[in-house]
Formats: sequence, structure tokens, C-alpha cells
Amino acid sequence: MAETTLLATWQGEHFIDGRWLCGGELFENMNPARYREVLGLYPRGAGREADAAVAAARKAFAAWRRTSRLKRGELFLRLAGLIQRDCDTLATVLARESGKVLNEARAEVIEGLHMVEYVFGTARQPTGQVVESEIEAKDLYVRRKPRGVVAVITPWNFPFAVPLWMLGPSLLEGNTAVFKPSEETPEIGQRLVRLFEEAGFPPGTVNLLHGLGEEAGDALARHPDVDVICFTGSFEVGQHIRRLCAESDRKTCACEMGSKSAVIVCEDARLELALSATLLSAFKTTGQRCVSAGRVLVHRRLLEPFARELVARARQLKFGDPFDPASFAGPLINQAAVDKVQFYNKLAVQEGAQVLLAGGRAEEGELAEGYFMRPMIYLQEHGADKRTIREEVFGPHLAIIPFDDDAQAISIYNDTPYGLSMAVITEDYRRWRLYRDECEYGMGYVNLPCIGAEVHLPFGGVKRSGNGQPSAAALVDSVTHRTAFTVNHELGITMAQGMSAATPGHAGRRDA
Ligand code: UN1
Repeated sequence: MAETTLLATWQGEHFIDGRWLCGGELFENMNPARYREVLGLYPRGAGREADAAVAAARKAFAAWRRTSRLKRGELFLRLAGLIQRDCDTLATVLARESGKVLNEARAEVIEGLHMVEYVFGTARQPTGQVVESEIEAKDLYVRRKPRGVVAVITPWNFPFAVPLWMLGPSLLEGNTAVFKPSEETPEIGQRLVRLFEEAGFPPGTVNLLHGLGEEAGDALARHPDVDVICFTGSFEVGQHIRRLCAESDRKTCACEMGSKSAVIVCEDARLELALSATLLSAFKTTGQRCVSAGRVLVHRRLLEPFARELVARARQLKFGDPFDPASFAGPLINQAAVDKVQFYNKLAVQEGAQVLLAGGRAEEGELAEGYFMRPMIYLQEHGADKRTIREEVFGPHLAIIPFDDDAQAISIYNDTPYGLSMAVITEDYRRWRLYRDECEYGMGYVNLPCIGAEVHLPFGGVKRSGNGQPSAAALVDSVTHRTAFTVNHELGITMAQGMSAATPGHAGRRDA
């Protein structure tokens, strides 16, 4: 970048084994709304720091896993109080470095808070099962055990809530963690770790490793002493992590990756509801949620009024300063994101789309200083050879795709490599049931946008969107293993399945 101004003085530090550490090469945290503004400097951790952080987590695991689950849970109650105390500051930091509008940044802090409250609330809930045996004198138990050291590698688009979806269940279950926040949003990650420290989590239970994905993130993913990788990000990186896990002798992962989510507007849809659901799904967060809709499938009978009104309303959306209450959404995160959206905007035209709203870079006044873009909306028939209606764009880029009946809508919806989120707009209970059962997704909605999940649900997808290990409430399955434990209460041994238990000197019994 040519000229830069150092506006703020955020100073990044790693947090390893309860100590804040700096040193070595630094990277800059830039403001996406004013791309010449450096918000802070952070250490560029890699192999050496990853080793230290993993070693600290491994050391802390021994005592942490033996600490009462209830005591571990109580620390989350304290953490919740601290997040409530700092909510406004956290929202401001989040909006500044991610470009998310303040109201949404606040909603994300609240989403993180909800996860922490949920984790506290579940601490006293039963976690195992007592199971009957075919032998009367035996008791069987299913008990969850922590897996060990969890690497938490998270994206910039949800830099507060998503880390908590992963850190919360991991720590409650007795794992320890190394958290690598996105290099685009290191400050909010660091603030979160400071609150974990203040809440009293013991040294080494939560470690913070700053750095670039291909350096610090990769070092963690390859580390032989990491047991689980919790990752949210692109399909390519998720695939790399899955490969590393397949080659390792014990590592597992929970990956949440890309999407080409959609809103489906049925023949009987209420137009107002369909329009609002589409605008929110496609353009909130500037289209940068993993669940953002890149497609709206519209019954041909509604196509003309829907498209006309959608475009009229999209023109009125303000993409501007994250701190201006009139802004609907802010900038894209960086130049690479702008380039990607521009590439797909152009490709849509090459693929014969009928452009209804041109989109492109917004450059008037102060917008020229940030990564601001306007929404693009186009009409496109579904077809096997069209990339823009199948590939993830991660920006304000929306295809309107007509359909003639429910069966066709379902087959269009499913005809992408992804399966994350789906919203169907209909008044007909038979119809939404059909979409519920036939569409491939992780999160389904009726008469709502396809964004806005709550934390006490599983969050994940199918096909290229996930590896069947959802996050948030469902992460517990990825960060624990279920052990079977059997106790005999009689003096002799009776085997199950009718097997003889006779050994020299003992007749044994085989009367089960
Ligand atoms: C994401 O899409 O990157 O469901 C996370 C939602 C939010 C989380 C989104 N609760 O829209």
C-alpha cells in the first residue's frame, strides 16, 4: 500500500501459557472502510510460536480435564458478565476492523454472549448415559471425554461469535485451546482472549496465536500434538485441513466452508415477505456471511413484479460508513474480495445474464477510500455451464433464477457443490415440508431470510459446505469422544452374547 496512516495504536501480542508476548516480524491490521488506515500491528507467529502455544495447551490439559465440569462452567458465567460489561467497546472494535455496521457488530457480540450463556447453562446438564446390559450384574455407561488440544482457526466475517462457538464447548468439555484469529480481525480476537484471562481461565487453557493463515494457521493444522481442528473458512483451506487430518494418526476436524445458499420464492409467496427476506439474505453484511444468498429462485408467475421491486429496493440500500446508522451494510473486507466480486460480476455478463442492477465499485466521496461496492442483481436461467450461479462469490452479487414448479426449484437449489442454508417463502404447509425434506442444506428456514441462526442449534452444512461436524451447540460431538464403560457387580464373570467364561479352575457361567 502506498501511503498509510497509523491512526490507532492497537498493539498485538500472542498469549501463551498465561503470558502476553510480542516480538519478531509484525503484520498490519487495516481498516476496510479506509484502506490507508492502519489500526494496529500484530506479531506474525509461525512454527515456533505454534509449538509454544500447543505445548502450553498440552501442559494445561492435565489439570483442566480433571477440574469439575461445573467449575469450568462457572468461569463462563464470569465471562458472560465481562462481555456484557464491554459490549459497546467490543462492538466498536469489531465494526472498525471488519467493516460490519455497528448494529450488526453489536448483534454479533450478543450472539457470542449467547453462546457463553448457553455453555454455562449446559454445564449442569447430564452429559452421559446409563445403559442396560444383557447381564443383570453389569452396568454400562457412555461417558464423554475431552479429546485434548483444540486448534480454533476462525474467519474475519464473524470474528467474535464463531470463535466462541468453538472455544465455548471445547473448554467446557475439558479440552484446552489454541486460537488463531483471522489476520484481518486480530484485535477483536485479542480482546476476547483478554476477557477469558480476566474471567480466571487458568494459564494455558486458552492460548492466542496471531499470524497469517498460511503460516500460523498452517503450523497449527500440521502440528502433531493438536487433536482437533475447528475451522471456518474457504472450501480450499478446509479441504487442505481435511487432508492433513486423514494423514494424521489421530487428528480430527470440524470444518464449515463455503456456500451458494438461496431463497426460494414460491408461487403463493407473500411478495413483501419475499422481498425483505431476499434483501437481508443477499446483502446484509455486504453478502459476506457464509450463509449469504447468492441466488434467489423465483416462480415464473411472480418473476416480473418481484424482480422489479427487488431492484428498486436494492437501489435504496446504503452501503457506507459502518458507524453511520443509516448504512445497511459496510465495505468488503479487502482488495482481494473486491477483485473476486468484480471477476464474477463480469463473468455473469459473459455468461449471458440479463443485468438488472449493474453493481461495481462505489467511489463517490469518502467511499473511494474503502472497499465499498454496490449490489449487482441479474436474471439468469439455470444451466449446467454457468459458473456464477454455482460458485461462491462472497459479496453483493445476486442471481434471480426463474422456475416453473416445485420439483424444478428443488433440483436447481441442489445443483451446486454446496449445501449450507435455504429459505423457502410460501404460505403452504405441504410445500415447505417438501422443500424441507428434498433440499440439501444444514440450516433451513420458512418465511425468513436464510441468515440469522441462533447458537443453541447446530451450525454446519453438507457437500462442500461442511464435513458433517456442525459447530455452535453441536460442536460438543467434535471435541469429545464417547467412551463405553462397563462395571461388573458380581464376584464371578459372566460374558455377554452367551460366550463361555470358563477358565482353568473356574467353571464360569454361560447363562446370559
Ligand atoms: C456465517 O455465515 O459466517 O446464521 C456465520 C447467521 C449467523 C452466523 C453466520 N448467526 O447468519
